[in-house]
Amino acid sequence: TTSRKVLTLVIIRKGSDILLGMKKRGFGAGKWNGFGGKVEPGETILEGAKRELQEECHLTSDSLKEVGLLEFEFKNDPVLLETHVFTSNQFQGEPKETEEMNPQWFSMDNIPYQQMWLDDKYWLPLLIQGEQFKGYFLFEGHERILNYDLTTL
Ligand code: 6U4
Ligand code: NA
Ligand code: NA
Repeated sequence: TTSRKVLTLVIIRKGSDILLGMKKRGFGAGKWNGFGGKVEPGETILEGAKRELQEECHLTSDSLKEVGLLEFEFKNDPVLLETHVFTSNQFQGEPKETEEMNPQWFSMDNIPYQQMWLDDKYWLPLLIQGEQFKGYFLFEGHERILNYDLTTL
């Protein structure tokens, strides 16, 4: 690894549903995912998470809780993606489609793992169970995991 990018990922819950967005462009386009992106200079990681949630689906939340830390590496790529995962079941507003994401509620027992990043099926159930976790995933391309490590805290 020669550099790190700090990213956020926000999973909003409401009762037995979780909110995902279909990424319409850029990194991970065509996949359902939480909301998030790069933390910008001068903002905290939490501020970055709140900003991306607002920018990508027009929700605000003052009670995001950091529950996971995931590191993603891609074979032959020196950049490590340090992704801070937040969740909340308290938010304001209605999810709205934006240029980046098309939001949709999914029942927790019907999560579209086959159209998500491959790591999600390992750690999202932990989040849903209220656990905190830390993980590392090494990808080759976007559709194969070479190895991973995931622990609950
Ligand atoms: P710009 O450059 O502004 O369009 P920005 O929204 O800042 O992009 P983006 O969308 O590239 O950043 O951020 C990537 C998003 O994808 C973050 O929310 C983290 C998330 N992500 C990256 N790798 C992931 C993976 N393996 N599994 C996962 N989410 C991942 O569930
Ligand atoms: Na983003
Ligand atoms: Na961004």
